[in-house]
Amino acid sequence: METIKKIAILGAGESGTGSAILAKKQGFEVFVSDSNKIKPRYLEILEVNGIAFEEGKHTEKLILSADEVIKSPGIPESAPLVMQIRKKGIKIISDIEFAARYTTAKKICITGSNGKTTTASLIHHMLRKAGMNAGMAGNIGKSFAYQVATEDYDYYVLELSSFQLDGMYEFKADIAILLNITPDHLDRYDYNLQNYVESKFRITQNLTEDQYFLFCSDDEITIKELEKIVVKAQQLPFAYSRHEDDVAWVDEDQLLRIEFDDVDFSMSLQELSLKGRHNTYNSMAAGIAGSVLKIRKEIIRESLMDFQGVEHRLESVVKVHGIEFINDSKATNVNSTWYALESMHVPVIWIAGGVDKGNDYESLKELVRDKVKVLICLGKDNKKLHKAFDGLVDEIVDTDNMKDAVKKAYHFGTNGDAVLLSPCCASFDLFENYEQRGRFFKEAVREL
Ligand code: UMA
Ligand code: ADP
Repeated sequence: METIKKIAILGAGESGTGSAILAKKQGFEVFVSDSNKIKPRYLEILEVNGIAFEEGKHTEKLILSADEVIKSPGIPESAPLVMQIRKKGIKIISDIEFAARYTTAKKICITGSNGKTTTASLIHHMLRKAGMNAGMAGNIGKSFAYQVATEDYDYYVLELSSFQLDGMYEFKADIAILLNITPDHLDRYDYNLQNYVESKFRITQNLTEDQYFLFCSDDEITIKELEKIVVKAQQLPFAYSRHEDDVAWVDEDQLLRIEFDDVDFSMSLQELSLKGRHNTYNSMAAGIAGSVLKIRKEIIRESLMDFQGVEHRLESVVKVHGIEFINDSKATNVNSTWYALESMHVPVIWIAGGVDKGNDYESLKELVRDKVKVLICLGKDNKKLHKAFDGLVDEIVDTDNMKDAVKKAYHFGTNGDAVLLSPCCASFDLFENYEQRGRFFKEAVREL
């Protein structure tokens, strides 16, 4: 491998500053460039560590003289500077590709359109419970590069976004998990689903017979792609109803089963801490990963039972006069809301809306007709929700702030109902991000 002397880093966010610290530690000459004002906490990191940087601009001369560029996954390929770097033939990689060069830890990698954070957190919980020295990084928490520079883990659970995978070339997972593929982020993929699919499948690149590939064989897009390509890793598919090769499945809607090699595991769905069909998939993936790592059955079982879940994902907040309030603010696309509604077994007062990313609500209609008694639209522009659901739901009301939405939901609720915030949309019209939307929901509920 050529020796790289100069590294330019584009974007001084979580990935960029982490990469800068690791690059400096590895003895490279580092230059960080951010086209906007750098956030104070990252500015401080750069200054304390004596790392050269600029903000409010990208100075081409300084960047184009680098041997390699580490690009924040948040910066699109279409950015003019990125195109120039490519034209000059300079390699552009992601923080994950860079950091993986400097750790020998085993990497359990999770991607998919939905469920990454939940599954990564669940697997991390399992590894920690098993006493393994494991960190969690990627599209979550402190950057992988920062942790490689400052920690000494034997295992990493890595949540990988398609943007990160796009900048990965030599990276090799030990256990690769692809949960599902449904259209998302298509603006970054020329509105071509196949480009997005290929990005997700980069998680399988470089795998050989010694690694494992876990995927959901109920996922049509995944299966279709697998018919076209060769994945050399040992394949461990999972599904709700068993197909021939599946190693995990659900028996008669009651029992989660895992069976392969000398592994034979079963557990009642009732015992799983994470409810809903989507979470059963996540639990299966985690259970298979734990089995591959030879974690004891009892530990796998306990972990799947006592995992606390992740904030803003079907998070049960509180019951007020018998009405349960559930925060699923992270549901920013149709598929995740489909699973939220599917998991409900009581009448639902559904709070939805926000920035619609080109949603097609057709797949939700049957669930909405069966389960939703009132739809509270929460967005600046609720026209599309009305168009899709007027006539299907007895009552549809409009709101443009969380307090009002929660109050109205409460007004319509009766003992035994659930109020579900599962917006199906991004949050940027009324909130900073989905976390703030979820927090405001919880605050408003507690004020009732
Ligand atoms: N910028 C430039 N030039 C440009 C455009 C942007 O310098 O042309 C700068 C911005 O001013 C900003 C920085 O680049 O300071 C990008 O910051 P960021 O916060 O968008 O990105 P990172 O800090 O690199 O964070 C990324 C992931 N963000 C995205 O992919 C958008 C983080 O995932 C991830 O945790 C972090 O790397 C880990 O190292 C967050 C995310 O939102 C959670 N991910 C998306 C998602 O989950 O949907 C994919
Ligand atoms: P990601 O990190 O991929 O965005 P999260 O675990 O944060 O996934 O969950 C995002 C949303 O998707 C939440 O609303 C959650 O309830 C839902 N979800 C979780 N797992 C799955 C899954 N396997 N399939 C579909 N939706 C899911």
